Amino acid sequence: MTMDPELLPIEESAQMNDVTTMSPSRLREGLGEGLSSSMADGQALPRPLPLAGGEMRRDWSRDEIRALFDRPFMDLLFDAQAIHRRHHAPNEVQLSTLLSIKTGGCPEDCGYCSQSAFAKSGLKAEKLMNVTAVLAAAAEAKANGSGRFCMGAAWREPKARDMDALCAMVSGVKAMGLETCMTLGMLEPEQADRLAAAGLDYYNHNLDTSPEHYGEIITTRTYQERLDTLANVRASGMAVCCGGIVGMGETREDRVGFLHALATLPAHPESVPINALVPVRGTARGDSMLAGEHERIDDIEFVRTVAVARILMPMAMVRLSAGRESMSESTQALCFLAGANSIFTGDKLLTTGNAGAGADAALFAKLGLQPMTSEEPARVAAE
Ligand code: SAM
Ligand code: DTB
Ligand code: SF4
Repeated sequence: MTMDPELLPIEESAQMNDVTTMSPSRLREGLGEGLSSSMADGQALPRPLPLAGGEMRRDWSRDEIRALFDRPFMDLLFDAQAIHRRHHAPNEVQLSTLLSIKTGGCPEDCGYCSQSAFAKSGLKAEKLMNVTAVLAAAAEAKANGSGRFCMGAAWREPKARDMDALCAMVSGVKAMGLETCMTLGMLEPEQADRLAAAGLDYYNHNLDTSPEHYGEIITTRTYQERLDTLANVRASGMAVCCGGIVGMGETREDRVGFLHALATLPAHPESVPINALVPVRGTARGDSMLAGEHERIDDIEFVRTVAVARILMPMAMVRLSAGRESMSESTQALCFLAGANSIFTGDKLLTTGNAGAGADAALFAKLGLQPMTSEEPARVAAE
């Protein structure tokens, strides 16, 4: 008897649809699932597509995630791409622009960050930018084709005196027809509510690494405090952007633990940035990488991390974030194949370099990629 997977207990349902146990012929059918003739032409898809039962799980075990990482690379990529195509337009990549609205002098001790007051990166601390200057930068980002504008501040948390200006930035950027995102450190419930009311679509706050590796990287803010901020953001109705960094000298098991922490949150983040450490001289992690105490993340391992993120969180936008500047075109192409569908454009991230619009346009042309015009599935499903 064939049972509707939606009616099965989650474990059995997962098995029926688990791409890791599917026969190749079922996988091939899966690849075609949801394909319309317009999709074949690279057009936008109606969304959300029906979920294959069992894909949207929040009960992943570390053993299962470890087993995904251990799979033959071709099988892992094939399955990640199959899942990707069920929920996302395969040839569209979302473009976001970052702006550092408050640079440097941060009281936190994140070991990777140029903006920490503990780092000797030589970065000059600046005040919060004024609203007019932020809106001018947003207008330029829009003219350059960005759909989302992300504003970042080097703070432990925003102060009460900054909230009016932050809300004015959000509503001004939103009025330009851009999606809005901010990353300002920890948020109290009332702050999250105010930003949401001003029109903030996304809040970025990363878990960064596994719970057990976290203490090696940051001591001034706990994992639990990060989870609390994520809960406050979620409760305010904003979409959650939450990911982390690889290539900080962590083990494969830490990458398993990091993705496990994300995929077992009360709801999957709508956006998952995967950053590769940009080694900044004067930071603890940058210096240890530059001194050869740990290697830069292996390209294939980075692609595996993206693929596992896509399989665990099918509807999320998986963002290929920091570190793209030093990635080959082929590695970036593999990341897109593995399910990454969002990047930061422009020649600067917050304080470090980025691939730049020219390089991105050339890569998109070579790969036949288009800037994203379709809606994000997790956002649509949430509304
Ligand atoms: N101050 C805010 C906070 O940390 O909550 C927001 C800004 S912070 C720069 C945002 C994220 O950028 C960090 O959580 C980290 O994942 C990433 N990041 C910072 N420096 C990086 C580096 N050198 N290489 C790669 N990613 C980095
Ligand atoms: C995220 O996870 N990556 C972006 C965004 N969130 C704000 C920031 C990357 C910063 C890279 C280091 C820098 O430019 O300072
Ligand atoms: Fe501050 Fe954010 Fe950098 Fe940590 S990552 S030092 S909180 S700006």
